[in-house]
Amino acid sequence: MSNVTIPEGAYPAIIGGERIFTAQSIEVIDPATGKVFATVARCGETEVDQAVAAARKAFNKSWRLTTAAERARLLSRFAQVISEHADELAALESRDTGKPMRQAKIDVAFSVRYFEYYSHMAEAVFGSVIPAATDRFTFTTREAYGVTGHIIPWNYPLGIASRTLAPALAAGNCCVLKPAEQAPLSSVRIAELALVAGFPAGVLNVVPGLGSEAGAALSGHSGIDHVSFTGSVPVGRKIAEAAAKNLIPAALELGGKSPNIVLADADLDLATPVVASAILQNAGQTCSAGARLLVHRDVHDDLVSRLKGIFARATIGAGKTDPDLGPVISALQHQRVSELVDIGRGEAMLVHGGRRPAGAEYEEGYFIEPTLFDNVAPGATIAQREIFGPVLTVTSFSDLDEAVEIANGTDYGLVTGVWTRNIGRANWLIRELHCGQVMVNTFSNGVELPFGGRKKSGYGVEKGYDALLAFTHVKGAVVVM
Ligand code: TAP
Repeated sequence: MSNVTIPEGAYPAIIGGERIFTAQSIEVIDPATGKVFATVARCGETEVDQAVAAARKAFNKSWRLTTAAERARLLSRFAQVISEHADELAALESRDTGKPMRQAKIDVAFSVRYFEYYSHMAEAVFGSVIPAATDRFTFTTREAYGVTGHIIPWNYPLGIASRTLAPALAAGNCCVLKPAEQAPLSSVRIAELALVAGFPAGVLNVVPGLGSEAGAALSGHSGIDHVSFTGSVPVGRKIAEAAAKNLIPAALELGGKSPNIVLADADLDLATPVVASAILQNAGQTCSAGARLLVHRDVHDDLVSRLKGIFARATIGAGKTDPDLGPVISALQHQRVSELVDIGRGEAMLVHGGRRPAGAEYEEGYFIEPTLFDNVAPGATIAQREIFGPVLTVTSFSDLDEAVEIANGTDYGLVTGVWTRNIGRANWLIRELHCGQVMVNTFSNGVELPFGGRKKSGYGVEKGYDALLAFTHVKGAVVVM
């Protein structure tokens, strides 16, 4: 990697293996200070056209012809190169997003794991020989789409880029990635590291820019064969419309309002810290954040008092100081969260937080105290809208039917945590919950388990073997000799 140098403070697009600086650039802000610390290329239609053309050329000339074993080796090497740059990437990610350093390190470890996992999986993409009614040789193969577009948000830039790129590359696609304007730097950096790892030029292209410019140009481009999007519901709808116009498949991951359901028989010592971190991690800016706590009334008071203690003790600061909670990403996000907290004050009982923390060190950055609302009615705005900040709502229930009705009673359906010692109740809940993933006595999921939403949380699948197959077409063949 020593031969790759990044110009101080100015980050390019990566197109066809070249660093491209655009006439205009975007200022990148440190969320802990509100100050500009870097700039990044501002790609528009021209650069997106170039990136899609570079990806198509790489696909036709080289990537399409590689064997699965060669792709596996490259992905594995890529994982190794990312790992060798773990400290640098974590520092960059923490600065760019404001997230605590230990979280940024976990994100880098996940990135490595995604590329490792899909390096193993690359050789597991195959079709079937199908018994047919006639005496003919009938079989399927799986083929890459070709050029895939990837539009990602700012909350886990490295993690989400890796989650979507690794299966796409392993399946044999060439990719064009549009990172969020607020946190684009790790995407640029890993595209450089992909070249160091030996990926041919054009296999992975990165076009930083605004959503309305680079994002719209990429999602509406007639030269892409598949689009993956992670972000908000309104933009997800635009992506789906653009994909429909071009008649290409889209995978949409649009966030949620995920519950943790704590039954009366739960182990509260186990549940409490996880319920807290499910909403405080990344300052609540996680698509699968455990934003709603549904708790059986018999253990309600005990659990809320334990959570209040954790929220009150949580440290807040710039990512580099490794606090429990960093700032949220931007002034706009701070305003969005604060407005919803204000709505919450009129809807429920504020138990803790709700303000910008006091102190000179918090005045410039986008800090919000960990916030806990109790007695939240299931239909309250704060129990229905995705807040995407460190705000937990608590609602109690009396029986399992009521818990399921509340859990399923939002527009979203991404993940659910269930806390119980009773396997029968756990299995019943797994069946009844309208969401893509259920976690029992944990709130973490690895890269191996398929992940995807129901309802307004989107469609399509990420992670696991299913995500790999989702980046392929199935082709049927019948042969008579
Ligand atoms: P979005 O606007 O949805 O941004 C996500 C990505 O889409 C970014 O790369 C964005 O680019 C791009 N984009 C924006 N407009 C586009 C368009 N017309 N065509 C193509 N791409 C476009 O999210 P946000 O405004 O940053 O956050 C708003 C809310 O979305 C949050 O409060 C939260 O509720 C939700 N959100 C969910 C997730 C997940 S993981 N599901 C992640 C982030 C936010 P630019 O950023 O460069 O404009």
